[in-house]
Amino acid sequence: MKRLALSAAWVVAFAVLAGSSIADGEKQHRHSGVGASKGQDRAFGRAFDPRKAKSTIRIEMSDAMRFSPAELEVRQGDTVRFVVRNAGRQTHELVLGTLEELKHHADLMGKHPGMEHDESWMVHVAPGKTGELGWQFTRSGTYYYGCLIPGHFEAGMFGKVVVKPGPLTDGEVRKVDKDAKRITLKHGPIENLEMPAMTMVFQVKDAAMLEQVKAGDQVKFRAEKVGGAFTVVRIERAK
Ligand SMILES: [Cu+2]
Repeated sequence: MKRLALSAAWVVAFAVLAGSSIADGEKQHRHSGVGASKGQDRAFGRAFDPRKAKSTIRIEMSDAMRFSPAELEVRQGDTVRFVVRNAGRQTHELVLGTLEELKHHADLMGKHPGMEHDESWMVHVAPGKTGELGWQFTRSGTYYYGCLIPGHFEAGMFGKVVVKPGPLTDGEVRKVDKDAKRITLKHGPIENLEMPAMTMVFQVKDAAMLEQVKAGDQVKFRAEKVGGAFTVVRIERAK
């Protein structure tokens, strides 16, 4: 139920973006590098400077309306430099997103064929050329990439990215606030949030999680950014 509400929110966000793009009548401002990514957290991650990414994934796009490979597996927190080659004779693009977002966006492209989006989570590549996109996958789950040139997505031009959960972080419980659904943790570095060791207050995904721990406990936990708030999505007492 919660997931559904979230996807609906993204669909609305996309509609707003599309609206402003049409109103401008020209290309949206270009996001480049990591500086532009601030405040650009998406359900599927955030923009990342491709020059600093830890791994490179090469993807080829063809006029057969296929991505190759069409299935990827990464780990939560991974930083990836996508090198996207267009082997075809028509323009193709790679747009990252949730399946709902991509479907919705593809519909919009069908209605407004001249529409040209330019966001940090997409790269358009002219025939014979190679484009680049830097991304950090901050949340586990299954996401997709698609070509949203009218007709291409519908013809099967999409692929799947499975983001496996990252390692748990060590911490010590300092305070539990059941009423506010908050927990204070002294923690080690949190890789997927690029956060050094410190003591901080987190929201918890589920109030029941606070029944399992008390101040002074050594714990292992996973934190993610949910709706802009640092949120503990899993916690267990360290053995
Ligand atoms: Cu295409």
